[in-house]
Amino acid sequence: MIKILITGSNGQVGAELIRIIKSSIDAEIMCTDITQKTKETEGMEFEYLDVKSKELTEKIFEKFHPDHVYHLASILSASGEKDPYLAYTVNLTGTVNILNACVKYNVEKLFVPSTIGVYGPEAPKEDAPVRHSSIPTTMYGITKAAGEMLFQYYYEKYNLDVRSLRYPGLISYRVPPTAGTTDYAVDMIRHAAKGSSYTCYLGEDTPLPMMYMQDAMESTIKFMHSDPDKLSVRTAYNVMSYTFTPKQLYETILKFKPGFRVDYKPDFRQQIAESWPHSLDISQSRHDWGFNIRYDLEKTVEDMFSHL
Ligand code: AKB
Repeated sequence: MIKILITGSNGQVGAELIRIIKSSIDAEIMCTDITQKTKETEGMEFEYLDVKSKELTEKIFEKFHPDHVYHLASILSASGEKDPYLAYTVNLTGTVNILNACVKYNVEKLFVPSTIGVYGPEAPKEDAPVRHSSIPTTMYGITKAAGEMLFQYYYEKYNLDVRSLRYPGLISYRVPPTAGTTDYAVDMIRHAAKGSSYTCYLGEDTPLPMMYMQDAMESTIKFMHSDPDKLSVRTAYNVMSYTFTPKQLYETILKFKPGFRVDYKPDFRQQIAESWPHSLDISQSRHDWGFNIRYDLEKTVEDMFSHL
């Protein structure tokens, strides 16, 4: 049985990753976070872990000796702009602490999510390429872009099998996201499910790449089990399912919830969204490790409503 350590296990991705690991892999899982154990982590080993602390990080590795690590702890784009120093320390110091602990304790594989936030405004808006030279304009993007370079560095220097996917906005129903720019999509669907109207913090014509959580998690597990010799990218691969604007999402929701109302009051997150691409080039992911998806936007919205 392999031992899997998850950081940031209480977040939007953590809650889903735990489920897919439990249902598809014979593993002993150690969940860690800076917040209390939740119902998603009930019955599982759980430890407090602030990844900014090298000592605490090493203590957990020393105690658990994981084979695989999923390092999800991160400060996302919107929260990162409210507290850039916190984003810097969690996303960079925290990631370096995890990378070093993985080397020290001979971890076999490490997964760290990256993001569409690594692109800046001068990147191509459509089919943004895996390799790019654009400069991100958020602290989140800067730390994640630096993280991607560290993954390649640790792979080359220490032979650490570290793998990363650039997630787009993720749509899911278990743990509502609260700290990003793409969160409006989940918020809008949740409001429609409750029968209340919604005020969207992005303008109606703001396109962003998105993906349903089921596809994101299945892709992550597939990617983590793919042949290392076939992986030609050691920074981060692009993944996404579809592009939509708030208005297009609203129109899709109307098919299921006629009478739902949305108004638009863009805030500081508008500028962040406008700095990101509308779509990513996913051809290398398809070629190297067989990336594919099951949910289009309509199927996503339908499935969300069936769970909310
Ligand atoms: C965010 O909006 O910050 C995240 C992301 C796209 O990485 N969901």
